[in-house]
Amino acid sequence: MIPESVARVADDIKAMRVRGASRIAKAAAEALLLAAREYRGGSVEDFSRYMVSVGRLLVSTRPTAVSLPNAVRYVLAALRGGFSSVEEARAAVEKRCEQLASYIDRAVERIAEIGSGVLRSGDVVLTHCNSVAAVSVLVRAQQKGRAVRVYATETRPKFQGLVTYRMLSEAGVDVTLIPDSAVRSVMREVDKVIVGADAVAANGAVVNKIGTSLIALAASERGVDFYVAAETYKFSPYTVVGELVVIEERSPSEVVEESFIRAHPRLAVRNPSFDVTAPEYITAIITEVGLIPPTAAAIVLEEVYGSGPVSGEPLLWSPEEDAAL
Ligand code: RI2
Repeated sequence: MIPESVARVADDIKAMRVRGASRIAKAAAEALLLAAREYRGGSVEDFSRYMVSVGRLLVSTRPTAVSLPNAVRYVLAALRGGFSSVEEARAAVEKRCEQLASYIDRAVERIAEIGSGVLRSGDVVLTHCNSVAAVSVLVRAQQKGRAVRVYATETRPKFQGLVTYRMLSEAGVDVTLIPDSAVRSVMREVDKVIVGADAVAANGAVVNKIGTSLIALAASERGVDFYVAAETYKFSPYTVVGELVVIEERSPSEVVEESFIRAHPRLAVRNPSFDVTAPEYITAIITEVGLIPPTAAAIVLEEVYGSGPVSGEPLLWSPEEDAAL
């Protein structure tokens, strides 16, 4: 039985009350920690099976941000040690949850430091949606006395740009909100684009909030540098073996009012949440391990994930699968 507190976190991720690739990864780690702490009784095998079912529930909430399965896999890998009691297994899970949360904080901190190095005082920077990693770069530049001026897209249909506006203005950054459709018009004033990522594929393609690839086109047209701020846990080991990143399609009710949908029963609406920007449009990816060209994504994947999923490791480990190996 999955505890109610854990199911609530899963629901928050699904409904986007918790959103943003790194926040989702952190929330998943917190949910796994909660689940481990709330487990009562049973054998080590039962505990492992229970934790895997919690992991599966979390991974099923949103399909695109690869930080989610990467976080769950990282935590559940703790269960591969041989344990003599549930207490021992629980402690191993707790340790990994804490390690992951602290890694996420340190990675964002490094990205802020490395990314702020590409900005010059007075730069006009355009950003899209709300990315903690991208915002951290902009705020760090400001703190270092290299004040930039930012255009933040409102980001329909969920308006995450308003969150970006709030975060930047609270940090004292000069930020102007624009409708998504104004991107090409303002691009003539823009020196650099910095966005976040939900997934980075082995070929260096970046999956990010819908509209990102149009921004990349507009930037390319004017020769504007296009940077992506992405921690290595957003790199998708599954793409190494040819898996495609699933693009989440969300409810039409995020695009138009329910009443409009009811009044127009034949209305067709598409609401893809993400799109893919090809590596040719990306100047560099700002990661916690350095500023890398998108073509180096496969090297990062090899270094971070080794031969894990590449050699056919299941997406989500389960005790049964382990026994079958
Ligand atoms: P950080 C968000 O997705 C945006 O696409 C953003 O660029 C990306 O996650 C990364 O965000 P959504 O959850 O991890 O709003 O940098 O659909 O915060």
